[in-house]
Amino acid sequence: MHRRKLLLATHNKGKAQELVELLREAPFELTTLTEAGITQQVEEVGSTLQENAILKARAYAQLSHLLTLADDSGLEVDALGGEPGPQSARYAGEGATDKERLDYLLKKVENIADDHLQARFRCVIALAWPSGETQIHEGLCYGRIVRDPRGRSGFGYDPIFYLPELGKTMAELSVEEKNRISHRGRATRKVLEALKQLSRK
Ligand code: ITT
Repeated sequence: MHRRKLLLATHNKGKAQELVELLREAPFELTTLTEAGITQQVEEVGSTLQENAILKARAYAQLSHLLTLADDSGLEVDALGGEPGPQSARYAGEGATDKERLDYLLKKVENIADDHLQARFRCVIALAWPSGETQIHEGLCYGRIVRDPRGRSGFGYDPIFYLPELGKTMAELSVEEKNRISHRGRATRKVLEALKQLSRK
C-alpha cells in the first residue's frame, strides 16, 4: 500500500533533523523540499509566528500538491519585550550566521541584570492541505539566557538558552533529549496526534 506523503517545508537543516526524528511514528511518508524539487523561498512577511507558519505551509502545499508542515519558531526574551520573536532568523540581518545572531542578542542583553534574563522558545506549526485547509499547533519551552555560549548540538540560539531544571543549555542536549522538552517537540507531538486521527478516518 502507498503511504500518503507529508512535506516538511523547511530550509533549516537543524529543524528538519529534529522534525524527522519527532515524526518517525507519523502514518505518512516524509518528504523534503529538495526531494519535491522546490527551490523557492517563501517570504516571511507576516508579523506573527502563526501568520508566517500559515504563509509557508499554504504556499508550499500549493507548489507541491502535498499535505505540508511548516514550522515558524523563535526566541522571546521577556526583558526585550518578546524580541527577537518572529524576527529570530533575521535579527542580525539577512544572511547572518547563527554565531552572528547569538552575538547580536548577547549585545542587546548586555545591560540587563542576570536575574532578568527569562526567555522562552515558541514553535508554531501549520499543517496545510493543497485545498487551502489549515491547522495550527503550538509549543513553548521556558528557560533563560546565559552570556557564555555552551554546547555544540542543536542550532540557532541553543548555546545561550539555559534550562535550569537540567543544568544545561539546549546545545548540550542530544536530539532526543532536546525533542523531549523543546517547543518543537511539544508542538510536534500535537501534530502527530492530529495526523494519527486523520489516518484513522
Ligand atoms: P524555515 O523558515 O525554512 O523553516 P528558518 O531558519 O528561516 O527556516 P524561522 O523563520 O522559523 O526558520 O526562524 C526561526 C529562527 O529562530 C531560527 O533561525 C533560529 O535562529 C531560531 N530558533 C527556532 N527554533 C530554535 C531552536 O530549536 N533552537 C535554537 N534556535 C531556534
